[in-house]
Amino acid sequence: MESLKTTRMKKILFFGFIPVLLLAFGACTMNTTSNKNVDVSEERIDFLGITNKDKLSAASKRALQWTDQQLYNNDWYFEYKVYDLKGDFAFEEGVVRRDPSAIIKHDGKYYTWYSRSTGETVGFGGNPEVDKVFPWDRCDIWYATSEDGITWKEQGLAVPRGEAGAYDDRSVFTTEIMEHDGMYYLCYQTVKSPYNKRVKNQIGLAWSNSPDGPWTKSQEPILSPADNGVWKGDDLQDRHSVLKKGDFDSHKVHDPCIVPYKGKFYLYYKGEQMGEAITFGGRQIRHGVAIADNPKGPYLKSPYNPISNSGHEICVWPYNGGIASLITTDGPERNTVQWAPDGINFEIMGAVKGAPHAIGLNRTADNEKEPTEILRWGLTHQYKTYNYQYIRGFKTEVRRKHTASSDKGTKDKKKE
Ligand code: AAL
Repeated sequence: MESLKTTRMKKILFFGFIPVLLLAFGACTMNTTSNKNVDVSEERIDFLGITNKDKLSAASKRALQWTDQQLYNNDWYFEYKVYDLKGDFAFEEGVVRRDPSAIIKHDGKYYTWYSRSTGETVGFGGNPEVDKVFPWDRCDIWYATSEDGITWKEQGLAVPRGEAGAYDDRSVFTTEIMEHDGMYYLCYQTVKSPYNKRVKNQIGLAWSNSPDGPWTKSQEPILSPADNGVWKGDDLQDRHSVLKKGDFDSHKVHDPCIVPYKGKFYLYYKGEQMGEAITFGGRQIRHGVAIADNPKGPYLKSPYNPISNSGHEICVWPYNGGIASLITTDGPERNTVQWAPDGINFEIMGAVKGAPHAIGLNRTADNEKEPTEILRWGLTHQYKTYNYQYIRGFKTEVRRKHTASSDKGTKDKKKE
């Protein structure tokens, strides 16, 4: 028997398709005074508060295309709060701890991995031999454990930078953990010295049969930027001048996250393009996916890339046979939760007011319980200053009703 959820999702896909049809059809037949192509019940018109169904504004037409689930259930909407953690995750002057991985549980303890470095950020004008150009420069990957998710104990180094000359000799950072078949995999960003504004960023992988290591590193990157962009001139500190921009990921492949999916391994990542521009949605940041038969690769970029025209750090989880994705920070679709039945073709399911940055998801959650159940609590990072970031906690709740303080006042009075 088909589950209620599957029926609902089918409905969403069906209704999700309507806007496409409407756009194609509507382009020739619709005008602002006609809604011939929109089949609308009185209930929907009433719910949306539309004054005159024969005089639909462009906004009303778009609203009429929302699915029942988007309109009435609000299943993909949440609000969030962030809070300080204790132990070694309390803020420490002089130390950068940022971009926490997902949380996994092993032998009754939560584990997370993160970028760690010390010292202030000087920028590109400093001494290239010793200074840090970004807070995530000259990082190594460290890890910490916790009994309760609140008090964390730093356990030490997991994956160090490579030796001089290696593809990861300058920094290894922004890592994600994947547990599969008794093995642990950390994927992460890498930079090779010298760190200039045109340097390409790649993705590395390390594996172990224990979350406590030791970790074996891949000799070569598992993913690299597209090589079809062309810089203009040879100023290594000018990342904006290009003769050709190339693919969405021609400059950097970032924020990797590997998800076992449909018997394969989907490596989701953020792409940065050479000659990055500001478009109508802000920075040109998009997401892509590369797929492999084995956790260690080879990872082949999907020909459908980019799979999102918006977003920043990757935050993806399996849900109802597909993949859900929280899109934040950049692009016209930022602050939306999206879902793809095939892990590639994402549709907007809901919009949120905002979301924590650089989320470390709680992979121990029952992510099938509700679309955003995996976001009920987890890790995030915060800039205390530009030099130093620290790891904090967040929690979310689904909001289906708006309660103002005046509502609360009325309720209390009634009680008296
Ligand atoms: C983050 C991530 C990547 C970038 C930097 C550190 O938000 O997108 O990790 O390189 O900022």
